[in-house]
Amino acid sequence: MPRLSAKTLPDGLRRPAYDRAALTPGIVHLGLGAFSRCHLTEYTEDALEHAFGPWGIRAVNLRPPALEPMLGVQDHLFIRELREGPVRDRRVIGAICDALTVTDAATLAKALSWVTDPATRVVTMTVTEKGYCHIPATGALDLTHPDIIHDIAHPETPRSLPGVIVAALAHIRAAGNSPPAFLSCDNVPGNGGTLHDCVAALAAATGHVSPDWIEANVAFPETMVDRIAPATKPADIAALAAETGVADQALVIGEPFRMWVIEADSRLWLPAWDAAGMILTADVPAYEAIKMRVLNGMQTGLSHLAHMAGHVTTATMMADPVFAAFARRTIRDEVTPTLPQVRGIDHAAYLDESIQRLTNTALEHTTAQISTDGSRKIRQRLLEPLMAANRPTPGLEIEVAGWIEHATRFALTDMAITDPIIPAITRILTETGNDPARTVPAILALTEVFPPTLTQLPGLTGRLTTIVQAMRTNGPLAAMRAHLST
Ligand code: CS2
Repeated sequence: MPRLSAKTLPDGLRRPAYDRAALTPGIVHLGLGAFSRCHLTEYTEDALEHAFGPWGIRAVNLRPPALEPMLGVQDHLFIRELREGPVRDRRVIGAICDALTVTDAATLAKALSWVTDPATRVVTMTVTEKGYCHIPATGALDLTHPDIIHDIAHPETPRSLPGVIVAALAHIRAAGNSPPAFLSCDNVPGNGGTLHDCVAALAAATGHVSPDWIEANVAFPETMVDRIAPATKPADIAALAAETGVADQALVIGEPFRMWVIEADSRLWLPAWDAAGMILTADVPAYEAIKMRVLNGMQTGLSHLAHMAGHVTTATMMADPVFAAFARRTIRDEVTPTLPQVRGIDHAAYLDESIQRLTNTALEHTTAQISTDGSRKIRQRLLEPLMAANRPTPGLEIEVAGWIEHATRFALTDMAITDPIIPAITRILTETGNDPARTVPAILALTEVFPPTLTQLPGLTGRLTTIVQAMRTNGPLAAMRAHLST
């Protein structure tokens, strides 16, 4: 089966409507996964079609998977397919012009040369929550993280995302060039500020470039990104290949909905993403809170429970009336009162739309994928609305207890889920013997995940312990049903 490439593009597909041969790079993207292929790459494609300019994307993976065998052999072309019901909207994306995976000193040097190239105006990144090497409960750089320890000792050959940025900034400063903007596109709370703080803390620890220079010269805008784009499955690639006669190893599948909000900053020089609907505003935190507490809140709050209850995808989870009713009630009664107002967003309509999105049966977004790295997701998605609620939060407490019970189960058995918190949970289980009366308080004492303002809420530890005990005996559905019957 031939691979997708400029020569083998199947007929009948929407293709780049600009001259790809004239495309020159202006963006470096770090961490090219399904989400960024379906989101910022598509926005860039739209921008290039609207106002062609020097905005080709050079994609860098600091970790596997390797991009060269996936995209390099395809002339960096891939198909993005949007699915809803029976609709399949396919489009060939041409905005990526080069790709590289960092595996050794030579590839690292090349990646750094791309970031420091004066032609690079924006460095975007999707490296997942854990890629920032921050302490999730506080946002501060985790100086005990193995990659950070390495990068402090070897700042010229960094392994971490903050380390790569510090090394690049040191080169840019030495060359007297102006730095690009660094645009975090991950679901990290206050992603721009968190990135800035991690980079500045590492710069201070290495002495490689001064945090004051960074503060004065480098933009780290806040962003809110949104589109559901599950990891592509081999079966998706095989089905498309059977239909078109070409294999696209970089195929990405997503939902039609998309949204992108970026903090306005006079230093930014961006492609015409606004022509594709990107919003520039000073109010990113409000958009972020709404998205993370409602859409992401439901995904994370329900996925641990659903994964334990045997629901493989969010669509089957939402087809279960208990999950659907529990989701709506928790957001409506407990989370919505904590949401900021944003012009143009009606909270009730946003909830309806978010439930609709999670119900998309064509997507197959797995509860296992959402449950992965849950310890890096729950602060912004569950704990912050719980702390902001100022009222009883029985639904959110079931969701937090769901995370605790799920974390203990996956530490004890192989559930094909990864999370940096597993070693700490395993240690606790060894010490407490997996008795919720002792395990739950010990897990809540993990300050890297749970801020003290949360654990000091009156009665919370006792209530979470009771829910975990009940869940262990009767399962997650019983806990949700019991709440719904009140
Ligand atoms: C998901 C997100 O895996 C996850 O953590 O919750 O990737 C989610 O689908 C996106 O944030 C939607 O914009």
